[in-house]
Amino acid sequence: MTSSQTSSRYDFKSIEEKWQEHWERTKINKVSENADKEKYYVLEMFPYPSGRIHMGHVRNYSIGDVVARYKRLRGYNVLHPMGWDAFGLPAENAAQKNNSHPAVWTYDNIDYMRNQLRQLGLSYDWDREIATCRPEYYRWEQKLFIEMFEKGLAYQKNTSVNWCDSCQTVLANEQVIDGLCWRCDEEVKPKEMNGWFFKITDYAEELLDDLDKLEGWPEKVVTMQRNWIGKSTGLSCDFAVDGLEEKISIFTTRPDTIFGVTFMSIAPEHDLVDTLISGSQNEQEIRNFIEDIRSEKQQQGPADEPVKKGIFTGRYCINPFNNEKVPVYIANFVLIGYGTGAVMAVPAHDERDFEFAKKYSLPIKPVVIPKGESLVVEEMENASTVYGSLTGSGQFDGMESEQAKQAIIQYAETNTFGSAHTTYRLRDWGISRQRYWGAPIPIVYCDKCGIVPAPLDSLPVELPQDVNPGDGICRPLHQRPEFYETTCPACGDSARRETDTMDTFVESSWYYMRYGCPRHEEDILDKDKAGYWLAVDQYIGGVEHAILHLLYSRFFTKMLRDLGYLKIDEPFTNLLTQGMVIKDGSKMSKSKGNVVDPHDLIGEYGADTTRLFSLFAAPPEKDLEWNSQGVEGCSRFLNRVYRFISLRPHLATHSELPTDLNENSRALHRKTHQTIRRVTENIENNFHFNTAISGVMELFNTLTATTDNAEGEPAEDAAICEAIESMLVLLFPMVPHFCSEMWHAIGKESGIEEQQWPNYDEEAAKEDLLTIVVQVRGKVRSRLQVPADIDDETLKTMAHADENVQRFIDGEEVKKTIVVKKKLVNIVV
Ligand code: ANZ
Ligand code: ZN
Repeated sequence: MTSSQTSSRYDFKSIEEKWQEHWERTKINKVSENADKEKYYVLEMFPYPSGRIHMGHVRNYSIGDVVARYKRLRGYNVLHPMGWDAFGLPAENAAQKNNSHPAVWTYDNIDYMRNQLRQLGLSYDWDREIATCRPEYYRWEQKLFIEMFEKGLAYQKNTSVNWCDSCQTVLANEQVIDGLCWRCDEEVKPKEMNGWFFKITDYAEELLDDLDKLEGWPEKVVTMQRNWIGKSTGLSCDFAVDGLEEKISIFTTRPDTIFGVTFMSIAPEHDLVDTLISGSQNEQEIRNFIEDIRSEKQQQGPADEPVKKGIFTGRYCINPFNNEKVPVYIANFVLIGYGTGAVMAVPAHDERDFEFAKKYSLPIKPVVIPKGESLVVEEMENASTVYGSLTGSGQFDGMESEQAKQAIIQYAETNTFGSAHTTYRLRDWGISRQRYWGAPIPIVYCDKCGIVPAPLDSLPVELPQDVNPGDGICRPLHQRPEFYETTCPACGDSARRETDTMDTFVESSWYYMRYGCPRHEEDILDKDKAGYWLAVDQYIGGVEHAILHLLYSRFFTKMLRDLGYLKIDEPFTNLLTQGMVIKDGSKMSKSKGNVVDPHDLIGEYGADTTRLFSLFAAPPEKDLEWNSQGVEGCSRFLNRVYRFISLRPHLATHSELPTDLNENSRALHRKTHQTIRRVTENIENNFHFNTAISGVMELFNTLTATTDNAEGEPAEDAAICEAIESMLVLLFPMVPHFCSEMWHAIGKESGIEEQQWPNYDEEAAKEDLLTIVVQVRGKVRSRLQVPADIDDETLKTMAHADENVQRFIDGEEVKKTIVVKKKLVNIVV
């Protein structure tokens, strides 16, 4: 960079610092509940305090900040808060690595990142800041847990977890690498443990139904939620086990295929496995097989599709519809957690069963024949999964699938071996984590009294901070007798505290509620204050949270409503899922080594240019491809505006815009109003700030052209002034420091944030009308009045539709239509 270029750059550093200090000193973004003003709550997903902010944060928060500032100019009472999703495993790992304490690491990061957000000029009400690791926050989460426990919405059950014996800890799936512990390389074993669950399944139906209310959500997110909840309706039905007093229950969504059952598949973890195989000739072989499947499962990610395999149990069960005996297999693709953990296998009509039957030479029996087809077993290469009419199905023969389903369910109900049944893919939410850095679960175990909640006045059950930073280990709570040894709140005898902490998704399920009353000391929520602000009008964040975080938040909202804290059904009225920031074709990430640090950008170009680039480079829902020329371009634009305004300080004061404008000033006046319309529509309709910004850039070009051609008339000055003022207000939400400074530079006394968003004048925005001549066979047949900016296609259509023209082309074949810009249309017939 040459020195002349440097000197022509405006001094963003001192300007940005000056305005940041000003905003902080005047607490300009602080809000309180005001019944006379319409509220608007805009929220960006709060960050995990990992150390430094990255470009994804910059993008997310810039989008949110434009919305917040725009809505303020529109006169709303805007809540725009920020906080920290501050519990979680990385803090423990980092502490171990650095011989420090998770709390120290976390709070240091928060301080650093808060400062970075301030440097970006984001308009948060910092007085409402929340860090979820603070006892003032999780204390209320603990109270909520106890209320849930009392309502049966938090309960304990046994589950199988990944256990590392040498680390004495439970591991998350992603911490098990090829069946070994990621830290010590010891073999990981499944272990049955008691864990706490939230009964989200109680709300499955409402969570599904209310998806229809979410008109302000992207369709794809609604679909993902719908699939995650996964409602299926069908038949549950009992198959008796031959020779035993036992029954295997199955769930099927295709009762119409029940006469095509040729075997039964059950999950390796199924309750009946032991009973079925004990005493069988190859019992040991079967047990080995089950062990193999278990360890294979552990090495697979949840998304891996295993090669199908199974083993015959030696037992048969009986299809209650035709009394046929079919063999019972243990199969690796049957999930214990879904339906009943057993599947009636219909290889002719189910893909998985087909593959399995082929592999183990089991019979295939088609019973549902698609319209106009015939199914010959020997020729089938796949299962036939579509509906059709029934055959080989006794009294149901000839029925169509839909009708047959109903009739078959009816028959099962009449004969009491089955009934209509609905299942959900959604499971209850397991929230126990055997970790240190999380919110303690406020429960005490007493030998006499059983499970006793901690008394409300003893909350918070505080996380002990007594670890010695020098010893390099962060012991989980179950290794700290000074934490878990306690007395029973009911009987006073010695008792033991729960040593698990809560999943960090619990904190993020309700933080947006707490922002409404962050310092409330009496209860989980101040109903009036939270009630005033909620629901969140606009929520903005990454699509990676499209399922769990949003679903849990919806669940918490409904639950808190039922507990009497809230009056709303849904937490987020509108949702914007922003795309990723990518560079050289892949997501910016440390592991890829393609990270651009916002810190460097802010240092080199300033916060405003950084913000402008992140808004300009792509519409929010699309991925943003990093490109350094784009940053340069944004910087150049702001510098041009800066120089333009610096040269014309007198422009601030102008007389009213006169009615008779000369050509030059009318063009600018028109462009100003067209730009206001365009920017307003872009923001209101779909937050397409990129096109809004290019609109303002066009306006600036017209502005410079107008001043170049100016003839010194007062009307021109007035139009120029109108353009500059509008331009600054339109840009203010995106580049707030810059516009605040320029607003003063043109001589304004009050702050730009006291302005109203400009209204556009429909009349002024209209293009001038032109008269276009229409010729047919070279003869003038009509004249059209059209806007000067009309495009050729519209003009042709108008010409063809004109009454006078119609008389001459009616019945003729139009060969060609030629448009001569701004002059004429020639129709050749
Ligand atoms: C017989 C059948 C015949 C089936 C057919 C399908 C097609 P959705 O729709 O996703 O709910 N199933 C039931 N429990 C299962 C489990 N624990 N693990 C794996 N698969 C299981 O799926 C329901 C279908 O998935 C059920 O209907 C069952 O297979 C299978 F032509 O029963 B079906
Ligand atoms: Zn007791």
